Amino acid sequence: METYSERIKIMVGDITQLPTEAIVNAANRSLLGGGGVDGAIQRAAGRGLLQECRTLGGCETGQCKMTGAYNLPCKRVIHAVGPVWFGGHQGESGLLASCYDSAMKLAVEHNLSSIAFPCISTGVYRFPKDEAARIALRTVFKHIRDDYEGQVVICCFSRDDEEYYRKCFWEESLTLLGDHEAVQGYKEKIDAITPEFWDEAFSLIPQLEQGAKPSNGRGMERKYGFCTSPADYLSWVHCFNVDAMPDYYNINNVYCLCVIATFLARKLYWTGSCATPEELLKFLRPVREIVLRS
Ligand code: AR6
Repeated sequence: METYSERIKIMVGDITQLPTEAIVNAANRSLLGGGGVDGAIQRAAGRGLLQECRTLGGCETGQCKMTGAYNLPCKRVIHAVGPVWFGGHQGESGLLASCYDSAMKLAVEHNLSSIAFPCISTGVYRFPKDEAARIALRTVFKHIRDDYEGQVVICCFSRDDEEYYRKCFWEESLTLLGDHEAVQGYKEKIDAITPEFWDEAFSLIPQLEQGAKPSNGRGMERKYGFCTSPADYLSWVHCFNVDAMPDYYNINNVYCLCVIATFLARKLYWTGSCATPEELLKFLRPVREIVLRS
């Protein structure tokens, strides 16, 4: 079954060969070609692409323009102008996020069924690869959460580049649940949970399976310093895309499952009525599997 995290695929390959509906080019402001992936795309597309690019009048850093794909197997090329890295104090991160954001907006606007990105700015433009991977994933996950229904491919040119995405994939996919900063704050609480908390939480599963609301929830949360009052609980409620949570059942991400399981447990404990035992079990059981396996 398709899950939210399957809607984004990370691979190693040559982006000019991909049959996705669109591919993104890491271009420069002239849009008139260059080296790296830009050179490869221009060569594989043929002269028609350069001729169309000449009519566009260039493009600002952080923005994108779309053209046809000529001899390429894809149907559209989205030319994104990434920032040159000058040490990080010249708005480089915001500009790189803006590249991914405007490419995703074009994909939404034109109803593109799939879009492939290279690692923009991480070649000639020297943007640090770990931070670039985080920015790319965060921005793409935000659109998968909010408005993009197709598939995103991140096409790395080497195994080493792919590794940067693999390392931060789970953490960045938390953006699927809500605003990045707020969810990261909640994640810090999850990271601080002791094994004893999980043992006690999992011991409630039999009660939940019988349809009973666990009676010792509040005591347990207080005991582990996780949540001390309804106000404390409420301060976290607004971070999450709560209405979409039932759809996140298939998220292949231990952090997402932990976040949802603890969130629903709190909802059950502190409001007494909003989450049902069945809702909570859907998340608590897979978390137990993962915690027991690790
Ligand atoms: N398929 C996928 N990725 C590729 C390919 C390919 N065929 N070829 C290279 N890469 P870069 P930038 C990777 O330098 O840093 C150009 O001259 C490459 O390994 O192409 O945004 C433009 O005209 C790296 O991970 O783009 C601009 O002047 C990534 O693509 C300038 O370079 C981006 O590297 C843009 O620099």
